[in-house]
Amino acid sequence: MKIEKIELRHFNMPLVAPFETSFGVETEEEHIIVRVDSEGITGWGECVAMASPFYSYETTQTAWHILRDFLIPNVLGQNIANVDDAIARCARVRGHNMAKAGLESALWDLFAKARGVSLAQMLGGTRDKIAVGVSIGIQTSPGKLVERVASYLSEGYKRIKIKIAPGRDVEFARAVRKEFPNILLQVDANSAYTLADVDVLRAMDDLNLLLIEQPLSHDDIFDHAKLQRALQTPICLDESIHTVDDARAALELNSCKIINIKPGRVGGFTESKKIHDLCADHAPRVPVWHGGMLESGIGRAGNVALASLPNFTLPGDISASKRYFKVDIVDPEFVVDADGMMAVPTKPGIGVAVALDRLERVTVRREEFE
Ligand code: NPG
Repeated sequence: MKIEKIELRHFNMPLVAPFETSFGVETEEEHIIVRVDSEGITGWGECVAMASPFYSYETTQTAWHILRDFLIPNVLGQNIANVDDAIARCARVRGHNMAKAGLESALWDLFAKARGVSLAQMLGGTRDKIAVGVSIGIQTSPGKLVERVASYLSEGYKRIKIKIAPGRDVEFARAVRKEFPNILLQVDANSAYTLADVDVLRAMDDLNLLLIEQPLSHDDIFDHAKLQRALQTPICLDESIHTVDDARAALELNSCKIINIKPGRVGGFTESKKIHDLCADHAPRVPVWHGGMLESGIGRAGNVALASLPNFTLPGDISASKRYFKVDIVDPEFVVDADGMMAVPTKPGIGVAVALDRLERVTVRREEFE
């Protein structure tokens, strides 16, 4: 398909409630929406780089620069045979996975629409609805956290993830477990600990957690192997896994037993599928689940499609639109049913319509390339 036009939009939407992690507090979400036009068809994608480089080195500003100066020129005005062709043209750019994934996801949507199939179908999805969970930011007290958990459980969510940080960990997780002995519960440290904290992390072994996510450094694979040997709770890696080769290294070293897949972190759906397949084919099978970056409905649609693949056997950080925003920028918005399930869109491409007027209202910067 000949790529005739590409548009970038930096949006800023307030979150319905502040979201605190071990690396900071988010009160609004800033991402880049990528729009690709070709032969009368429009593809939409979302680049999940955030305003500050606290989760990843990428930011909305660096991603804009990489997209405008190094990625878009490889495909604009060109005849692109398929998504792999576009990826090959951009392969010289090292890293900047979120920028790459923003463009790649718009192309997946474009090619799926051109073929008249849903993105889930094109990616190899096998489910028409997916099990979803909710990720709860750090609260001021264990009691407040228990209240938040109760409220999300009443909305249907069947899996709860709580953020932890040194000093706000075991006591918080224990309070939730005590109140809800049987729920699927996991914790996320976002790299806030070191090997010296092994006793604190081991203290969570009796809480029957699904997993503990990214306890050690954001770029470590080696020390996580040492930690996993000291813990019964499965370690899940997030920040450390940028490629299928990272995933292979982590599995060979036994650094984790579960992997969180975020297309933005690994450069797109194509690399996500490779990691999914590697984990599915591993003996024993390594479960994967879909992470979240507080996406708008555009990115969320892609996440839901990817999470419909067979080895996504744990509920993802994919919640209803209203958990994040007062109004989303897609129609229909994403909802969770009483069983904690979310429907996978079946219409062509991402399967939801972009609400152009609402997108326009939250756009803070826009540039068109022809
Ligand atoms: O539901 O999208 C969501 C949020 C899931 O907890 C979540 N994301 O480290 O995985 C993470 C975390 C995050 C939050 C990452 C903010 C980056 C910024």
